Amino acid sequence: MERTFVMVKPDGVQRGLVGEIISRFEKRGLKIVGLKMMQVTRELAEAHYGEHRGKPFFAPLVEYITSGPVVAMVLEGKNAVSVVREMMGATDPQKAAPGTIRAAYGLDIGRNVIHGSDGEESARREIALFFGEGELLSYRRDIDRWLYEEER
Ligand code: 3AN
Repeated sequence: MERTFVMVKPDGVQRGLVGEIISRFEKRGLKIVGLKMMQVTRELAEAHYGEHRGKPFFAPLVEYITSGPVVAMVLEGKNAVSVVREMMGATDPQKAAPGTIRAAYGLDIGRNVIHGSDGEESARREIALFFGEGELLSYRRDIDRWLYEEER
């Protein structure tokens, strides 16, 4: 089973979308193994978005992500990274496919509501940045045998 890092960004929190967004992932069958509300510090923001340092949108991006509380989570499931990426839609909500989270709730690339890791390696890196070992739980769900054919 794969794990991925997901964050409801400050705009999502302010607009009251946390419940609806988490609900989409839960209904899909993804398992929440870590969940917390937090304020992202400038240091954490710059580490998280390190690959974008030097780009014109880097400073506003750090401003945005530190502008209010976020809800950070780790989701687990079969191909969780790509499943979440598909559910989020394109980075620019204007280009996101209908039915995706960004298409449903966003209009502006600089206020795109949600973050999700873009690969297994970034998932590992981002989970370690945002969560301590003791904050992630491993547990069984009785419904997993109704979600996965190979579960018994
Ligand atoms: P994604 O969040 O879809 O993985 P990335 O990693 O390319 O997208 O970009 C990280 C964040 O930087 C995006 N979520 C968005 O908020 C912001 N961003 C990316 N590209 C742009 C851009 N061209 N203009 C403004 N903001 C951008």
